[in-house]
Amino acid sequence: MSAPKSSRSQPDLSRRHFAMALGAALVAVPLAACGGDKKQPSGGGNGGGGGDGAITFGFAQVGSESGWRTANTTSIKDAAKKAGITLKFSDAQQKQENQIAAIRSFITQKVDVIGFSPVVESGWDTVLKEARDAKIPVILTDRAVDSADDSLYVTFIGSDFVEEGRRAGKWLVEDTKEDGPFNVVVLEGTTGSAPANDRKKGFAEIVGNDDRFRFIASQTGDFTRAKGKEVMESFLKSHKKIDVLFAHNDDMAIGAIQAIEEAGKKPGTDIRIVSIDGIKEAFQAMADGKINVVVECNPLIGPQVMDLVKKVHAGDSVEKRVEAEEGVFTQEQAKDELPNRTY
Ligand code: GZL
Repeated sequence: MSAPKSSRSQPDLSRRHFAMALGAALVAVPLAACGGDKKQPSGGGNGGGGGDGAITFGFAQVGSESGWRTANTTSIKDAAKKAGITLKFSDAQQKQENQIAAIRSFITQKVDVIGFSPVVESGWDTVLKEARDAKIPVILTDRAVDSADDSLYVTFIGSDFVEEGRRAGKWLVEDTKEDGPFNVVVLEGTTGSAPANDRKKGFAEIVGNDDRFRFIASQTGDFTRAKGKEVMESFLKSHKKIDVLFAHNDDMAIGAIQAIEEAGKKPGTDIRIVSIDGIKEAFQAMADGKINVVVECNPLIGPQVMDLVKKVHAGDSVEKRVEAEEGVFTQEQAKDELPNRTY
């Protein structure tokens, strides 16, 4: 698929396809980290009771909070089936305690490999040490942890959220030819989560250096449509002049659109909307002129996750960090790109 043609002097558009670009650190991970010998199958699992010799993979998902998450879950489940991997799946309903309980259950069931997308960055060392003691290797997907001990997990596969924030900021700085000042409100993702922390950081790196922009309000919408609408309603009530909304994901942006229209304003015109993810509904909103730009964050990592599960279980070395290539899409590209969107 050719890289999207941009109609503006956009930030350098990387090709939109989900080839696995090797991340910054290409570190072969000796199996010792997984507690197994070089060529012995890693992990303490005995196939997790599957009994048929298939690899058993325990996966603790964040929840089902957004269109992105739904697509990510579908990708994981479909890929496990295709790969002949027995998947034990849990939905933590965005609660860390549920994810920790699920990981402990996977340890008790002696699965071969554990994977999870940490709902927040902190608080994982204890349970990850329990997995290491049980000689079960752990793969981080989508979101990272802030543990100082990176031997607690074998690899991370996902996106560079700081770069996603920078791309959102670069579009805004380049799109606003006027002098300003521009009042900016932010709908943040889940408090303490890697995407919320890092998208905020990347956006501020770019927009914070341009004194035309004033951050007048920033609050979590927890990545959900309902909360995004509720918080945007409060922003509109407290601030007469809002020029820009930066939403950390499309679902909150779509919720905010409802609030903006109910307040009698035109989303995408009265208030520029910059969003991240790239779900189909966001492309439709761009085609309708209600969202101005979407920075892609690709959820379809299932096949790559299963490749990693097989490699880790076989005792092969894997990259410590594997990142996705993603693009930036503007209104001009939305109509053409819509048919290509699968989630
Ligand atoms: C990003 C992912 C975020 C999405 C949200 O990789 O963790 O969580 O941006 C989702 O839509 O809820």
